[in-house]
Formats: sequence, structure tokens, C-alpha cells
Amino acid sequence: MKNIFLALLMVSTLVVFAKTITQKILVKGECGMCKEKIEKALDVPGISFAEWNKETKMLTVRYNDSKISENDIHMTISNLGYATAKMAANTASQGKLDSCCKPKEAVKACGAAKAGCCTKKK
Ligand SMILES: [Cu+2]
Repeated sequence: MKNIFLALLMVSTLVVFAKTITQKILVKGECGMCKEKIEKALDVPGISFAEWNKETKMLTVRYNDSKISENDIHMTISNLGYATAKMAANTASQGKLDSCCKPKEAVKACGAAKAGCCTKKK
């Protein structure tokens, strides 16, 4: 009887540890294409929901932490070419992004002297 109780206790402990987590993560994307890419990349086993909001730049992700870790999620996004609140973007992947998807900070850095994208400033 005592063994059954112990077994039950262990099973319930496992269930508690393998929990579904819903989290909001800042992902520095820019447009609707970014949204598609980010959400598609997170369509993997262990993640049951992923939605990125273009206006707030917040990704809402629901995942099973026994299958995927928060770090894996940051890594996936970084490898895609986007920075998160916790991880810098993979530079090689970021370089391959379409110009509309690259961080706007990089555009600002070209300075007021140059024409083109920089003259669009409000
Ligand atoms: Cu984009």
C-alpha cells in the first residue's frame, strides 16, 4: 500500500514538473513577413501556440517545458535573424533578412547626411 502511494506521488510530481508555460517574449521583428517567419519557425513539437504582435513586438508562446526550454525558443528566434529581449540575433541570419525585416535601428545609424531611407524620418 505504501509503495502504491509512493508511485502515485512520483507520477503526480512528474506531471507538475512537465508543465505548460505561457510566456510573452519581446522579439525585434518589423513587419508582417517577420510575423509569418517567426510563427512558422515556432511551429515545432513542444510548442502549442505562438503569435507575434507587430505593434507591440511581443510574442506570446505556449510550450511544454519538458519538450522545449525557454532558451531553445530564444535560440530558434536568434537563428532566424531576430533579436529577443534575452538574446542577440544571429548576425549571418540577420544579414540575409529582407530589408524591411532588418532592425530599423540599423537604418537610423546611417546618419542624416545620406539620402534615401534616412530622409523618411518623421
Ligand atoms: Cu519583416
